[in-house]
Amino acid sequence: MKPFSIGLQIFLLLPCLIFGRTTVNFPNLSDDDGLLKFPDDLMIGVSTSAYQTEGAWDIDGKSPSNWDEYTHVKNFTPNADIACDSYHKYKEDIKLAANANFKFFRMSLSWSRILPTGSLENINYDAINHYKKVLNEVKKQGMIPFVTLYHWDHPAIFDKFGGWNSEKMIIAFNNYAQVVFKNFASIVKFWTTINEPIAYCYYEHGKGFLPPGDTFEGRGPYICGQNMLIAHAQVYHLFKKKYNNYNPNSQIGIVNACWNFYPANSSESESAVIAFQYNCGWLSNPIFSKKGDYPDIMKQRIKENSYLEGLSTSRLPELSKSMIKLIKGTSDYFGLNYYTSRMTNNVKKSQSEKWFDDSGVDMTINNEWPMDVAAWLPIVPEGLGDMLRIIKNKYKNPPVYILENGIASDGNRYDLERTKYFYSHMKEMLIAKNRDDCNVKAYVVWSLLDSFEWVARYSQPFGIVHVDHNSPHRTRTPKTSYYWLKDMIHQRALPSTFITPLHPPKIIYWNGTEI
Ligand code: GBH
Repeated sequence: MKPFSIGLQIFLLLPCLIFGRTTVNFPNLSDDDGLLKFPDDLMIGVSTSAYQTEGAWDIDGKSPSNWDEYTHVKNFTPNADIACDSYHKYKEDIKLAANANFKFFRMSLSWSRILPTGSLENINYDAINHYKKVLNEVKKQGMIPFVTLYHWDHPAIFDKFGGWNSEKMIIAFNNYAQVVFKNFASIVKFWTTINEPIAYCYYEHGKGFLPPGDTFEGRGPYICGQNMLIAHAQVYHLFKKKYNNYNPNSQIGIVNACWNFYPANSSESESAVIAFQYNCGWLSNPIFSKKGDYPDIMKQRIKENSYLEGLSTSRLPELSKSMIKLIKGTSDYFGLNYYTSRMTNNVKKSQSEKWFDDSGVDMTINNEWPMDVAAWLPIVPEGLGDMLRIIKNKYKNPPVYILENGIASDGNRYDLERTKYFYSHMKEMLIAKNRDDCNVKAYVVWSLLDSFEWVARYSQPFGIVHVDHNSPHRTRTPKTSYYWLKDMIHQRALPSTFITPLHPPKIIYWNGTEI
């Protein structure tokens, strides 16, 4: 029996709140109805993360991160010791992004570079200087840097005390954030504290798929989620109190991965609503809902399941009144990573494994949905539009930054599938914004480069730029989707139907200057 195999569910889970659950039938669109124009307040950007691209794993004072240690112990071949070598090739990357007309450049910082021992006594100024150069280069190339403090890599030493399963991590994160803000808050005005806490907690502490590789099923993901939530909230308040004025109109928030859910059976809609709460709602409710706290359904069902297992307390830790207060409202925007959706079914209440999945909801993939090469990623563009409408209705129409959206497609430079994916998702996003008044402020593509895809290594290339991982130069070559996005951003509108781009793309080899 797996008391917490819901993890998969949780993660795979998603939403559909009462209001937004129904699929909307779109009217016939034409170019001139304005729905497919990019309004002036919408920024289009591109995203990367430190561990997935930087390499230089032991250079200039960096200590091993949790991921370095894990990939070395597990003998990952290939690993991310060099990755895309962006530590050295950052100017090329930034120029590539700028030349595609992106306005936002999302990146994360390597904690183990900046605080190699995890302690404030050893600030690594080589790392600080490196990131100053990177951030200034982003601005010099006309883009706005959008910085994630934590995209899953931390000094390996923290795993000795249990990583995010320990409250010590909250203090460690505060220390790290303080150093980062002190040094970069005058350069950067858009911040994210933690990328996809639930994905990390589920895969790390639920399944042991990620470093340090220990499973702590049952309670682990919930404890990890709570520690991250509190760490996030404290860092939000730290920023507002001490660093908000370093830059006018600074913003700081968190980013959650939300998938959309559709009931498999037309006779009920509850399963999709519950799925939303276990996935998107789990850490969004405490921040964005009026009442704060975890969703009631999670509190009820996890407690009930814990008792069934003979435990005397719920595996979901409680948030005290003061914690609820501390956490509520701690995000200046709703950070959303959207990739995919699932169908949902209620599972009959029994002592069966599925019910013990904590949610009582099962998930499947609709076999009419086209599949990506990544097996977890059926392509469901309407899920993005529906999710935006749910967020609008459920959380009082907060500004939404879509901070990741993309597919792995294949390694081909003529990446028609990826280009179509962007078209269909951007179309949904524009309709949600222009027709339904969803307050979307940014759409950020995942990802600039074919990078290290965590446990999938390099087998799932998400880049709009191909990286030759067999070459010591890690040669970059823009794909068809890169040129397509460049054109769309320039035109600031999508055509009413997808126009297949010409094959092959203009450039075969990017040498860092010409494009
Ligand atoms: C994003 O997470 C990450 O933020 C980003 O770093 C990553 O590159 C991107 O996804 C693309 O993968 O193979 O069945 O074990 C999205 C959430 C969590 C989805 C891990 C895939 C592995 C599923 N991801 N999950 S499986």
